[in-house]
Amino acid sequence: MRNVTKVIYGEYLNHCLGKDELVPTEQSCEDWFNIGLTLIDSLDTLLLMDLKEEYDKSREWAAENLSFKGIGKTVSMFEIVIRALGGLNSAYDLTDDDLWRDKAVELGDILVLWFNATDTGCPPASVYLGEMKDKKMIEDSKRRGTGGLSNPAEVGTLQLEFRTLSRISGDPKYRQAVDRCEDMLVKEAMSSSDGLLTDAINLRDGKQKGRRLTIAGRVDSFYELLVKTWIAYGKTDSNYRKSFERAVKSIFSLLTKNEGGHLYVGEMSRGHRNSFRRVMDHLSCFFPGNLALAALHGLGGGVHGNGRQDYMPMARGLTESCYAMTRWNEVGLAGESTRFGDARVKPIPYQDVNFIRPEIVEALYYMDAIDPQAGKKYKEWGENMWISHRKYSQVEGKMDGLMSTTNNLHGGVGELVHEGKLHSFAIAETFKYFFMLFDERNMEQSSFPLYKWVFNTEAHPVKVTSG
Ligand code: DMJ
Repeated sequence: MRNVTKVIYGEYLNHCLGKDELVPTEQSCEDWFNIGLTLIDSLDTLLLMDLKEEYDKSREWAAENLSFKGIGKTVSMFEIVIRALGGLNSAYDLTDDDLWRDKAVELGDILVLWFNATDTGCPPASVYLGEMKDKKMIEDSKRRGTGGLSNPAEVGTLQLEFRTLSRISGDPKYRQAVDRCEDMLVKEAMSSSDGLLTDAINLRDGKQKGRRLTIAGRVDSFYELLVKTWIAYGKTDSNYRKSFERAVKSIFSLLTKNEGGHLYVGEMSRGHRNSFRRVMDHLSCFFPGNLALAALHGLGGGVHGNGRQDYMPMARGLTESCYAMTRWNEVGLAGESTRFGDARVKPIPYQDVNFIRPEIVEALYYMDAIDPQAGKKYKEWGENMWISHRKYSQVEGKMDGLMSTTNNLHGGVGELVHEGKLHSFAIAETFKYFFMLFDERNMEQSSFPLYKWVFNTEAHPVKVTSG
C-alpha cells in the first residue's frame, strides 16, 4: 500500500508537480483549479505513511509557489473546501507548521466572502478564486441572483473545514459564516415530514426543490456531516444529532430494502413509493461506516445494539452489499451504480466504470475498527479488493503500481479499458483507508482513534474538540 502510494505520488511529483492531477496512462497532467490539488489533498496521507522525502518535496514546492490569490478562475466551492481547505487544515494540525495554516487562511479569506453572495448566507456552488480587490463581485453576484440552485451535499458539507479554520487561526468569522448557513439547512431538513432533503436547494429562500430522495451524490455528505459535526464539537450541537437520527429513521423506512439476500439503499420520488429505484451507487457506501461511527458514539443502540432499528445490524448488512458490488464478476471492481433486487447484483449499463473511489473500503475501515463482531472479515475483504486493484486498475505497460480509472468492467478481464486522470481522492482517501484498514493495531492505539478524530468527507483528519 505504502509502496503503491510512493510510486503513484512519485509519478505525480515527476510529471505534474504544481498541476492538479496525474493522467497515468499518458504521464501527462490535468488542471482543474490550478492549485496543485493532488499535492494538497495528499499531504496527510504522506505524513500517515511516513513518506518523508515526498512530503519534504511537496512542502518545498508549496512554500515557493502555492498561492490562491493569482488563480482567477471559477471553481467548485464544495470540492475546493473538502479537498484543499480540508487538506491544509489537517496538514497544519499534524505538523504545527505555520506554512499550512497561512495557506489555509489565504484560501479561507477568499472563500468566506462567498457566504455573502446569497440571501440565505450559503455560498453558491461555483465561486471565483482569485484576488478580489473589493466586494463588488460578491454584490453583483447577489444582485444577479447567481446563487440560484445548489444541493444539500455542496452546501451542507463545509462545517468542519470552516470551523477548523476558526480554531487554528483564532478568527471566528469563518465559523460564524458557515454556522448561519448550516443552521438554515438543518432547519429545512427538520421541517420536512420525513426529515430528509431532496437533491436540490434554492439558495434564495433555502427551500428544497423537486422530489428526488437519495443518499447518493448531491445529498450524501449532508447526512454524513450531521453526525460528524456533532462528534467533532464535543456533542454540543444537538440539532445536528437530532437531524441525523430523524433522517436515518426515514432512510431505513423509505429507502432501504432487503431483496435477493442483499440489504441496500435505493432512491425514490418523495410521496411516490412505487417510484422506488433498485440501485445503489458506490458513493452511497459512505453510509454503513457513518452508521457505525454514530453507534460508536452511542446512537442507534450503540455498538452492541441488535434491534431492527439499531444502527449496527444495518451497517453490517449494507457493508456486505457494498462489498458484493465488487464481487459481481472476476475483475472484482465495483461500478459507479449497481442494480439490486435479485441475488445477482451488477452495475447498471454505462455505469461499469471504477474511479478508485474510497467509499467501499471506507466502510470496511470503520466496520473493522468499530464492529465488535468484526474478527478478520473486513480486513480479508479489503485484501481481496486490494488484490483486484493491483491486478486490474494497474495501467498496462507502465511501472508496477501505477493505477488509473478502469472502464468497461462488463467486458471482464481482457476487455478492460484504462483511461482518465487519477482523481486526487485516490491518494487522499482510498489508499489512506486501505492503509488504516490493514493496520494491525486496535482503534485506540491507531494513528487516528475515532474518539479523538473525525475524518472530513475527503478523509482529512479533524481533531475532536469540546465545542
Ligand atoms: C470525494 O471527493 C469525497 O468523498 C466526496 O464526498 C464524494 N466524492 C469523492 C470520492 O468518491
